[in-house]
Amino acid sequence: MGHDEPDLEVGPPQDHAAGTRAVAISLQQAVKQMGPTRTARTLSRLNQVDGFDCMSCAWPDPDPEHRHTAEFCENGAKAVAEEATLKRVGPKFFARHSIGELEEHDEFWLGKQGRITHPMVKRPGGTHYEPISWDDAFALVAEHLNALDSPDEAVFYTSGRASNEAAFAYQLFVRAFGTNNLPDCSNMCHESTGVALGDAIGIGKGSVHLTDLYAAELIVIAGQNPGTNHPRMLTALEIAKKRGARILTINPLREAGSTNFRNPQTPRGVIGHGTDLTDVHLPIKLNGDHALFRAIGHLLVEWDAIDHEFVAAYTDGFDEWRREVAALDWAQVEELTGLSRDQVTEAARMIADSKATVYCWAMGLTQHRNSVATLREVVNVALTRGDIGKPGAGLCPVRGHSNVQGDRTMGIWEKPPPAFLDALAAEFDFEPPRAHGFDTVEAIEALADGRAKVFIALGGNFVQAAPDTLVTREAMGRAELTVQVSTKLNRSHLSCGRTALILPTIGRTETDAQAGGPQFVTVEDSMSAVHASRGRLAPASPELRSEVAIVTGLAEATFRGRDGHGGARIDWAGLRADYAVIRDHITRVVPGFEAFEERVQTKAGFTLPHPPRDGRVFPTITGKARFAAGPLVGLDVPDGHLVLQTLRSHDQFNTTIYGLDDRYRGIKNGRRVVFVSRQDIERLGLTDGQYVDLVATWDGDDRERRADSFRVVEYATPVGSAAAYYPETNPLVPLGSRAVGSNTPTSKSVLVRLVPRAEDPMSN
Ligand SMILES: Nc1nc2c(c(=O)[nH]1)N[C@H]1C(S)=C(S)[C@@H](COP(=O)(O)OP(=O)(O)OC[C@H]3O[C@@H](n4cnc5c(=O)[nH]c(N)nc54)[C@H](O)[C@@H]3O)O[C@H]1N2
Ligand SMILES: Nc1nc2c(c(=O)[nH]1)N[C@H]1C(S)=C(S)[C@@H](COP(=O)(O)OP(=O)(O)OC[C@H]3O[C@@H](n4cnc5c(=O)[nH]c(N)nc54)[C@H](O)[C@@H]3O)O[C@H]1N2
Ligand SMILES: [Mo]
Repeated sequence: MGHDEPDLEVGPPQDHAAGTRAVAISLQQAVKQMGPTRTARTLSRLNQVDGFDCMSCAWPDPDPEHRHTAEFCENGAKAVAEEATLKRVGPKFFARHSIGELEEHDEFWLGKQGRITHPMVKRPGGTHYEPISWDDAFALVAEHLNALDSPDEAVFYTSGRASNEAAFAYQLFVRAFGTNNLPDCSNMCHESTGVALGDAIGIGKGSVHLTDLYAAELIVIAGQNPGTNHPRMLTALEIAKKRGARILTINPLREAGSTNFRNPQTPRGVIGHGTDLTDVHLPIKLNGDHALFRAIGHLLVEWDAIDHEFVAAYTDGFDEWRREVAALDWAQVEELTGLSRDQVTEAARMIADSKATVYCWAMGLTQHRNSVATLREVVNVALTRGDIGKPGAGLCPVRGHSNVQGDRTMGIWEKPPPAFLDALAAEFDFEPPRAHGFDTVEAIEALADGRAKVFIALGGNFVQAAPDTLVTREAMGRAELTVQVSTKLNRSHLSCGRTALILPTIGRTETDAQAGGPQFVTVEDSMSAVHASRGRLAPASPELRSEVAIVTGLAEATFRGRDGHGGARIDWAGLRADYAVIRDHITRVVPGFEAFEERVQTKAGFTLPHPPRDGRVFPTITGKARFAAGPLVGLDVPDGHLVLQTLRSHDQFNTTIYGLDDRYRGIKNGRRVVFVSRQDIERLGLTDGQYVDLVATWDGDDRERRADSFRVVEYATPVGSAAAYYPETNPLVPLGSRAVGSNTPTSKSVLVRLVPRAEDPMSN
């Protein structure tokens, strides 16, 4: 793969997000890929009541009365354009390009080739993908699955874009087959949130409605970059600010989107200065949040800024926690956070002075070794203030993929709760497996050592999204069969098993016609609201099948001729013909979905129950919300090393690269940059603009992990904390380095050295 980026330009970062420039850029990109008519048709349907759900993030839609005619953001428009592109990757493309040749291209190029139009197969030893019929493809998968010694030798991954209906049918197939090997992208994403909240409040989901943000006195945004990754959140923050809310931002970087918002849908946003969002910004060192929230807890106790009634009535563990935070070591806090005692005190004051605080977070808090402990500390602070189950307050983990939360609700989980399996058993009359399955990193380990032989993915780009790219690619190469249900070409089609299948599917923007007539699907957003999504465009190719059709087709082929098997008794064709049949099953298997079909047909859909939010009921093992106390553990950073976070640019969706500009951070025409503080550049004897290789340090094994040729960019980031883009840096993230309790790869705290390159790559 070529690494040269001769046109890379570096300028100053921006101090505001969106504005009319964002609209212009999104329209430009959309028209380029879709043409003007298609652009108008799709963008006008985005997030409208009778339209489709935007696949760009899980931020909720405002209620129907408050929606703008164009309820989209720049990055939502890019996501739509990427899917609704007019370019096609068909059998001729695959005949022209060998897999080896495609391997030479980067993710950006692969994604830009267009939508995959036909099912394709790579046979053992083959150099090219060739067309295959759907029936033959299904039979091939069935043959491999049925030849395994145990169902646990197969792994079934899900990326969080799959609809509720597809996810439910998929987990049903997998459990009827006989395994809980259902890893998903959540394992790399908000798993730490799920674990921490599950233990602390009894449910792994956020406790706010969108209206709570509007009503908050204070909004804390920690480890999240809403201007890029959840741009529609800026509209909610703007409303909150207008109503007098304050915003506390905790982030190593001063992200443009959290600083000032020029809402392109208001006159003020178009011609005025826009709305200043952040009141106080804490430029925290990477991984300093556990210490920060511990210190905030300490001050709240010292000031007696405690909601004693709430603590007495609804929580346990308070006294032990109070003893732990009383013994705070300020020198340690300053060391771990890189913040002064005054800065920490100012933040604690904001929380103490607020009667209703919403706490938002994303990957900056979930992808560290101590992430579960950090999130328990955030919850401790919220409990101290009684900030759960009251208007304007609550916990707000901001999810990534548009239906990642819904997929989990539907049973995409390697550790399914027994009650879910009981309900599944009763509904479908088979005995689901009870042993826990592999999560993402365990799946890679199992593929690497041969315990797993078949890998099937419902969406996503596993090879490129997973940590330790080289290790993951080797593991995947050992598989007997890999199957990717995909819309577009990506690395996971190339780093594949001995036999490999690409099964092309329709996307959110497209119509879905089945034997029972036109279908819609449903999704659940970050705030547990469930609603329908209907595509309007003709599918990219007549050969495409829906995810539900593919999953049920795989199931039929797998259970064919196995009379008496639980899976053979399920009416897969019935599920496929009419998704209302799937939703009917869901009403009896998943709590909160009573009268699913009627309620989801209403304009705004419905919101799932959340006992802590709805009535301060905490379904934990003690029946109370739980304080957690534990030691503060920092990262051990060897001399000459930096802590590297791997993050998203403004021009990508995970491994899909829209373009090469990170406008808000001043980067143009390139991605191989590493952001480093001026002090570190001087201390390490480097210069701004120089090229370095990134070499990771990890004492778990003796593999060399490196990513070559990054341009050093001087940037306002705390001393010792560096940043570079995902997925180019995934080869550096050790598979063995993961969060305690959630097993999430530590993508935001990678220990690296910056090694100057012998020769300048520009000169060759
Ligand atoms: N356009 C677009 N939208 C997306 C995505 C996308 O790629 N593109 N991805 C989707 C997905 S799957 C997800 S999970 C979300 C991701 O949404 P984010 O979590 O916002 O994504 P990241 O780019 O990983 O940004 C992490 C942020 O946390 C900060 N941070 C890093 N480490 C720390 C730390 O130790 N402490 C603190 N306090 N802050 C830290 C970083 O500086 C950065 O601002 O977005 C979703 N939406
Ligand atoms: N270093 C590092 N690694 C990370 C992260 C990080 O911050 N740093 N973030 C992690 C996070 S938060 C996440 S969520 C994961 C993301 O991991 P994944 O979800 O596996 O990856 P994506 O890049 O979102 O998947 C993109 C692919 O999905 C397919 N696709 C798109 N739309 C559809 C559809 O409608 N149906 C189907 N079947 N396929 C579709 C396309 O073929 C596309 O190539 O990555 C994780 N990896
Ligand atoms: Mo994510």
